[in-house]
Amino acid sequence: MFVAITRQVSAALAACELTHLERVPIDVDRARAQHRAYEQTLIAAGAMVHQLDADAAMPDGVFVEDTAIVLRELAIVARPGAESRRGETAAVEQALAAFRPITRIEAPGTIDGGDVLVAGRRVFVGLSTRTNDAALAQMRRILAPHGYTVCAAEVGGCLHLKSAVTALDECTLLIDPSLVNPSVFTGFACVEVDPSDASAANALRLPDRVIVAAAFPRTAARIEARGYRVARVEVDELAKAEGAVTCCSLIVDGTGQAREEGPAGRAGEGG
Ligand code: CIR
Repeated sequence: MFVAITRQVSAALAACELTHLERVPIDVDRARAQHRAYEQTLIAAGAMVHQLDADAAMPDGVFVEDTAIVLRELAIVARPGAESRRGETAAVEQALAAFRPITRIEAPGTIDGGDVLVAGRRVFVGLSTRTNDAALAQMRRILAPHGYTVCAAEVGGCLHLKSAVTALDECTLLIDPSLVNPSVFTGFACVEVDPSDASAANALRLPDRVIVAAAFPRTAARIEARGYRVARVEVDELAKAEGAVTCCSLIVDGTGQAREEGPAGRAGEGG
């Protein structure tokens, strides 16, 4: 059992931030249906989904990953690179405080959780249009006492570091070598995305399976061939807002570590 924090799709999703995609019409009802199915997939994998309410003033609120970095020892509340997204952190911080001590990235640092890849005791921070050196320095300062090594990785050609590389387990990465230099990730086994699957490197690792967007069947097959159980989800409507599978949840492992009264989450509900 683990907790997954999610946030409902905002009625204003179509006004989302966009960096690499052209704006196209978004069917909010369809995005909501896909988001509900995503939550059901989390529940099937053993998650207790703690769903936050949508806010019409927060078009990108569904992409909760960007608002915090959750580690076993603490949670770091982000200071998102897009000003329009800074209001998203308050409700997430409140939810996370039930499970982890909280630390915050402070100005002038900016960081999106999508730029932070944690694999074992190694943390990679993508330097992107959203995440800057000041936040990298704060991450180092916050994490060193907990025994994490923090490395920088340059991000170009995609929104976040985790658009280019995600962890399948503590020692294995799923990577798109056309988007990030693999030499940064020394010591890791790497599974490359199928070159015919554009933007397929974003997979969500859960305790007993990996969630992959259904749009990437060849990459999913590669992951399965390496022995992982794969769950496929349709997220193409959310992808129009430049979202992918990691960005729609914050995974909080070890619910035994809930603090005080524990979660206000709704076990088994998908929203
Ligand atoms: C944004 O540009 O901030 C949103 N439209 C998409 C955020 C996706 N987040 C993620 O991949 N971690």
